[in-house]
Amino acid sequence: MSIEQTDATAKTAESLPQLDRTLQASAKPPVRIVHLGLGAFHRSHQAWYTSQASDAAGWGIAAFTGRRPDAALALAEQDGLFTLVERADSGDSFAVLGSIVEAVDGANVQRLAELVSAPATAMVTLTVTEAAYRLGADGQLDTTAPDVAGDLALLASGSGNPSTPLGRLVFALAARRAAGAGPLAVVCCDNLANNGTVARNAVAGLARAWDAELAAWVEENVSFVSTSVDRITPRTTEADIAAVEAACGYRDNSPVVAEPFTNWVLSGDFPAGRPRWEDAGAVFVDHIEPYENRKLWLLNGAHSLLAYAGQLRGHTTVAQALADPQCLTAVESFWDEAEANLSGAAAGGADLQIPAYRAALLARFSNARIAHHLAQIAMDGSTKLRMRAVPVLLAERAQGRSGAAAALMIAAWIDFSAAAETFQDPLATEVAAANQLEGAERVRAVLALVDPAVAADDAVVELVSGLLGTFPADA
Ligand code: CS2
Repeated sequence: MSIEQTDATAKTAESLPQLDRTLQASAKPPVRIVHLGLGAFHRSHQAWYTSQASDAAGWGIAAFTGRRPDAALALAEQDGLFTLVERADSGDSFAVLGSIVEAVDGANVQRLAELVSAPATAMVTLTVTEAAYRLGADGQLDTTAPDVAGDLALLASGSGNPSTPLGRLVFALAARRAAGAGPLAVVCCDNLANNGTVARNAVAGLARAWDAELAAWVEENVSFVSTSVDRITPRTTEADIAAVEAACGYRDNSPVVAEPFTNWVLSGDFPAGRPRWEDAGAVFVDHIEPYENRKLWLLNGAHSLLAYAGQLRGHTTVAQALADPQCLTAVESFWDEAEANLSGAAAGGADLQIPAYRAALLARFSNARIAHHLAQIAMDGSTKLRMRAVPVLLAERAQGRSGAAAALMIAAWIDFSAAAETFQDPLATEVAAANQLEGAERVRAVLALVDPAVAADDAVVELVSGLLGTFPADA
């Protein structure tokens, strides 16, 4: 149901009703989807697609938070209902979504196991962040990562609840196996190349290290679906809450603001069924790689470049950074390199329409009404650059070209890592230690944290070293 902005009613905050439960006209859909990673993006994307499917009445989502319970608490108070604010250049439109029927604190692992082991549950969807999969440079689970090792010890002893999202999922899958509830799909919605395989390696790696029989069951019963997801969704602010109040005349403590554009490409099997997401424009393909690369390189790559270059130049949001000619030129050069590796054989027969995609990105990034903060994008760079910069750099060099624009993204990240007041990264301590070194030795040590093979190449170390300091702050 959508509510037009022009219906705004002027009421004082005290007299405002809470988000009206009667807006949920029909009965709640039954839980058939369990989601890990209840955040703004899940709500603007998978929850929106599910709410738009023609069979939405049969598909409810139970969504679990990650580290903190806050998002679940706020949403549970509204019975799972929330307002999606679609923020276009020309104005806002508002809709109340009802596809999330249960919002749960991620620490409630017993409830997770109960829901995952229910025969009606057809899939588990994931938005747990790129860094949460804990895969090493070899693409396999890093069982020495302290939180992974901690979860494995807990699982083995049977004496406590796992604390990582993947540890919790494996615990819940063991419950499904014990219940004989049959096959299901795990649908990865994180911004990773081959994200279905990444999820498989993480889940199977944990299962193998815990219980060989569970690992065999996972192999036979869990279908790992790869997806490429897209919708720019900044963090919700107090101003957004006030905007909903002013336009809709009710108090929603958990609205989500997103751009009008949205895209979802999926590849894989759903052994226990799925909603008709195609009704909302989702696309099902046999080979997802070209679509993944287009999105990860062109959109996410440009985002990371703007996050580091833009902040070094004193900007706060994507739109501000893009309006800076130095940043725009860096983005266009990186896009040229990426585009050269997205056409021909790399497209695998897919019609990627790169010029139109690039033009659309410029328009999306320039939407100044969406305050997409560079600081939010800058987080977890060591993991993100592996997907966003390194593949383009390697592909360019394999063809005898320099890859300077991709290298510039890495150089800007290195400069940012040394200059930033807050540097949030799974390898923050290691990056800080490497930054104590000097010259080429320093660059090699930081690069090794992103990709050891890249760090071993003297020519790349020299290239990146020469690009440091490209984005000094304007005086
Ligand atoms: C961004 C993404 O924070 C980031 O790393 O690049 O969250 C981006 O906004 C989404 O992938 C857009 O679909």
